[in-house]
Amino acid sequence: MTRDAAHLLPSTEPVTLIDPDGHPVPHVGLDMPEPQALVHAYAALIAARRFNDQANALVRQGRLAVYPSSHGQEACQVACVQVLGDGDWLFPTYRDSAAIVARGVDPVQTLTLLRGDWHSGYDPLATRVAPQATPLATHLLHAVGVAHAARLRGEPTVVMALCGDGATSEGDFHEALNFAAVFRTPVVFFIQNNEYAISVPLSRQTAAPSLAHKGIGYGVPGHRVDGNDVAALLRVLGTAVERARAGEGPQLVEAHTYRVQAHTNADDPGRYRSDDEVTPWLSRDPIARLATYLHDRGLIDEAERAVVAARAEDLAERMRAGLNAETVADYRDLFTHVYAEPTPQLLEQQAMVADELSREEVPS
Ligand SMILES: Cc1ncc(C[n+]2csc(CCOP(=O)(O)OP(=O)(O)O)c2C)c(N)n1
Repeated sequence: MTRDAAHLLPSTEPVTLIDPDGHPVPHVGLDMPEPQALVHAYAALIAARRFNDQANALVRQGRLAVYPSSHGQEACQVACVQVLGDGDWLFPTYRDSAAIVARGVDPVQTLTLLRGDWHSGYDPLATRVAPQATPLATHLLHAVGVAHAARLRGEPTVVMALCGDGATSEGDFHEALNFAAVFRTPVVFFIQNNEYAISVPLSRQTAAPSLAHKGIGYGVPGHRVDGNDVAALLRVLGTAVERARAGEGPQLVEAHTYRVQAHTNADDPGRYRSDDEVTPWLSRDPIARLATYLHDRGLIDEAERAVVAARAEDLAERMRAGLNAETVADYRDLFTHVYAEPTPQLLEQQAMVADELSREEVPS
């Protein structure tokens, strides 16, 4: 049996609706999102950038163990949440904290994992946000499972499953796509292709024409979008969600973006890429182009911008207050809920931590 594959192929170029200078780009079949949606996205982008900046500062102050920043990728973070309904699910990775906050989760609860205090600081069932996955692509299978279960129950749930370019080389990515396609599960696989998996550039990651092309082998339609253009993202991701909800099966969306900052604070990007490569991306900033577009059309004025900025400052203040407060964490809790019965390895690790803590200097 062979099937016609043409409808699965992504566009040759990523879809753009607002160019880097803030000018609209007509696109056959995709309208500009409503002004209200763009103004909403603007506020969310400003909040996401402020969140990234504050989280970076908290790492430098020793208040956060690590922070994988999504600076430069905020349009992806905001749009993938804005296209979801309350009953839908988000499956994020370690780099997607700003998306979780855009979903309405408390910023301090969002950072609990990265502070090292707990597996997830928020309630996944109440928020419909899965715990952030640090192992690459494992959560894509969980996302497919949740979507499959919802479909069996007759619920109209769509699952948005996020991953990076590097994660597409993992076996779990391929298993997730295959199962989702065969069982027509309502999942949108959203790849934020930021060009690097730590130090590995995309050219060493895949020989495919694009990551969106990877869907074709499984029967999953692929879509390519400018990852720094929130308007295009809202439309492309929005359409993907609609199709998945309408029973058309899983969709694969690849956003072309760039990781402007280091992988995490433990990384030195100067060892594998040059400033000459980074600089052009700064002029493709997702916030600047939307701000220009909105300003040119009189859709947002100075007073509204000031309100948005003040709200973002509020968010940063809440982050500082929450993360500067000392928590009382019992290290044993980290081991308790991993398995119903702890494995010998876990017990060994727990004993190691206990030993280390017992030898810590106590201030006199
Ligand atoms: C299964 C697995 N293998 C290796 C790692 C180590 N690791 C952490 S982040 C990373 C790179 C991931 O790159 P990408 O998927 O492109 O996401 P990005 O960090 O760029 O958002 C690797 C290899 C891991 N977390 N999980």
